[in-house]
Amino acid sequence: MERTFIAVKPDGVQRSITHKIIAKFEEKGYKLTGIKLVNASLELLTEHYIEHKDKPFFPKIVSFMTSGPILAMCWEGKDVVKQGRKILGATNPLNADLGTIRGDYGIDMGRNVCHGSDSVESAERELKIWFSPEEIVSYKKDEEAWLYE
Ligand code: YYY
Ligand code: MG
Repeated sequence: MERTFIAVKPDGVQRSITHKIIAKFEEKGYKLTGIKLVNASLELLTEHYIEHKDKPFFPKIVSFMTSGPILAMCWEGKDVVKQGRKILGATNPLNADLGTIRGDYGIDMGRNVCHGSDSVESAERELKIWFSPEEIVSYKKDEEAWLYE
C-alpha cells in the first residue's frame, strides 16, 4: 500500500489543531502507521527541504520549522500521496480551497500548518529522513474490508 509523509508544522502544534489534520486523514479512511513529535535539527530540515536549499525563502522556512515541535506522521492507503496533497490544499493558504487544512486554518504562506509529500518518490525519501524503519508500524484494520472493494 502507498505511504506518505504528513507533518503538522510548529504553527499547527502551537495552535492546538493537530487533531484536525489527523481527523481528516482518519475520516477519509487512511491508516496511521507512524507518529511522533520532533524538534527538527537544521541538518534534518536541510535534507528534507533539499530542493529549496538555494531558494531565497530557505532560511525563513528553516527558522520557522525549528521554532517548535513538529508532529511527524506516516499515513498509508490507496493513492494517499495525491489525496493527501488534496486534503492539505494549495501551498498558499489564501489560494487553498475551503474544506482543505490550509484553506480552513491558514492565512500566510510561511504559516501554512502542514506538509505533505508531493510524489511517491518524495514520500519514500522523506519517510526515511524522519522515521527509522521500526517506527513505522505494519498492522491490519478490520475496517479495510469496508473501505476497499
Ligand atoms: O510542497 P509545499 O509545502 O506545498 O510547497 P513548496 O513549494 O515545496 O514549499 C515548501 C514550503 O516553503 C511551503 O509549504 C511554504 C514555504 N514557502 C514560503 O514560505 N515561501 C515561498 N515563496 C515558497 C514556499
Ligand atoms: Mg514541497
